[in-house]
Amino acid sequence: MTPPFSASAFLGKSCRVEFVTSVFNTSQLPVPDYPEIAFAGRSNVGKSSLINKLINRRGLVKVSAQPGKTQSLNFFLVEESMYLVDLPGYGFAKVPRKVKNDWQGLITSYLEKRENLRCIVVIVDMRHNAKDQDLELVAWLRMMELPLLLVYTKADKLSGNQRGKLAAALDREFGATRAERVIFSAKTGEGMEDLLAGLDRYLDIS
Ligand SMILES: Nc1nc2c(ncn2[C@@H]2O[C@H](COP(=O)(O)OP(=O)(O)OP(=O)(O)O)[C@@H](O)[C@H]2O)c(=O)[nH]1
Ligand SMILES: [Mg+2]
Repeated sequence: MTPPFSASAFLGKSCRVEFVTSVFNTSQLPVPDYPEIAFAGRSNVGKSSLINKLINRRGLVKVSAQPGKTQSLNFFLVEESMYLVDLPGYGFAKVPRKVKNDWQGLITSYLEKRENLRCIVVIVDMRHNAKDQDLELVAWLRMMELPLLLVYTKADKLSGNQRGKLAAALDREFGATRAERVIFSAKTGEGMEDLLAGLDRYLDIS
């Protein structure tokens, strides 16, 4: 049996992390022996940066100014207790359609079937409106009754006043309550406590 623990016991501070594997095909998925959190969002939104912040490492997860950097499901094992999964970004126009369809198929079947998946963190750049693919993903996760946490990231790029306005607009677009979303910055670490509290709601098994 998995011992009781919470996300905030390990994440957001120094923790032991190892890169486990890159998955291009569902047959390559690691054995689902630990609780798992997956991170989804458009290309270049800051998924990998957010994971690096959570595990307190600068470069373990590859970050790039060029969209489409993460092209496989990348599994990181934290404290031999939970998996964090960096998903490939969607909405990157330059990727050929064939590759795009393959990704979508892989991500969909992963999200549908992964039995140890506790939460899908959907990340959006809070400077912009929700895009169709964000809204579609959130609607689909709700339809599938999969646990979801929204993160509005890159908050450091906005003033306090803009933040409130833009967060309220995104809340309306997603139909999200304040409890369902977190305002975050991977640059400053702002919002980390809220993010950990959000994850704990899904991970606390004590
Ligand atoms: N100012 C600021 N920049 C950020 C933040 N998060 C990410 N970035 C920058 O945004 C760019 C993309 O970040 P990534 O973490 O690689 O984004 P990603 O979503 O993993 O991208 P793909 O793997 O291509 O889908 C990089 O230049 C990051 O430095 C943030 O909170 N604040
Ligand atoms: Mg990435």
